[in-house]
Amino acid sequence: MPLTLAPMIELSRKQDGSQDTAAFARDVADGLSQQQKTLPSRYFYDGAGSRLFQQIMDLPEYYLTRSEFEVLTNNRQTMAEHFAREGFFHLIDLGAGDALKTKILLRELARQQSVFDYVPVDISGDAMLELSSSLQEELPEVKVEAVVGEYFQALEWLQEHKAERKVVLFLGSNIGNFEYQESLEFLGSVRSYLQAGDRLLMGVDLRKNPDVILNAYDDAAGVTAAFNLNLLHRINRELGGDFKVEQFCHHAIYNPLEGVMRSFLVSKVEQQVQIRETGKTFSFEAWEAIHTENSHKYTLRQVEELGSACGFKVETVFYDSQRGFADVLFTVS
Ligand code: AVJ
Repeated sequence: MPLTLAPMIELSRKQDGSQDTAAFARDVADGLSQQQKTLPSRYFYDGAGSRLFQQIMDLPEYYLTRSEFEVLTNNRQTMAEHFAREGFFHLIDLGAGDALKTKILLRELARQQSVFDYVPVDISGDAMLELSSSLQEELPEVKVEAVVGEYFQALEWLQEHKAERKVVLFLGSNIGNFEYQESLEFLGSVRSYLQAGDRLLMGVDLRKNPDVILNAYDDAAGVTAAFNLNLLHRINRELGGDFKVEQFCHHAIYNPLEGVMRSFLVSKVEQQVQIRETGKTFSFEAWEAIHTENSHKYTLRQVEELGSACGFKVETVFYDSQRGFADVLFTVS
């Protein structure tokens, strides 16, 4: 019997994808025209990039996913009870991906017979299709409304449902990709669409041995390098770029003073790259870098401050056994 997909809305896309391409071309042109070249990390996640990120989550060095899996598994009952305390709620999952971790909570909520619906939001349309159909099969009692789009589209969704009860999930240390100022603005916006009784569960990677952090973003098998370099392949595929990808290498550094992991693509030679959709040619000097990603690592004090600056107060902090990762449950203050 053919699978019927759960209702799915695509807020961000024109039918022909031309709007996406134009925005991508503009962001790439802007980033590569800077004095210090940069590309936004949200463009990592095309089909190939999402598959590479799946592989990253299985790497021995990439502890983040396993740690959070442990936190959610060990605390699922308490978390689900907190969520469902005031009756019906929308469970909004920002950057849901394959939702392997969220499924721990979904199963528990279903077991407790909580009344809720599930709203995963992700920029990968492929991922949202797969998730909708896998949930249909695995948890047919859960009502799913997937949203394909960027975070600002998630904010629009929150705004449209302002009066209804909501629990927002922001797992996986996705917050870490923001600059501190951006994270304040983003959480502040989320907060403005919540009200008393609503909650935010946010996953944060905590400060730890810098070697452990560095290895997680520079694995021995080279999967993270491939993930980073896929951004150039994607520009070639979607924007008619002529990057010779083998002439770039992945480089990652961790600054323990700031608690920021930074990733780069470094040009090994002096070269020029033409990108048709931008109508431009970009010059690289030998060993010139493109900054592609930040991943912030937090102290608990910082997380509390971040929350309180945005109108949230900590209800409970759930740690993994190593205390290297935390899922922080906030209520609105
Ligand atoms: C999905 C943003 C949490 O920053 O750890 C993994 C992405 N980049 N390896 C992270 C990522 C390189 C990841 N987040």
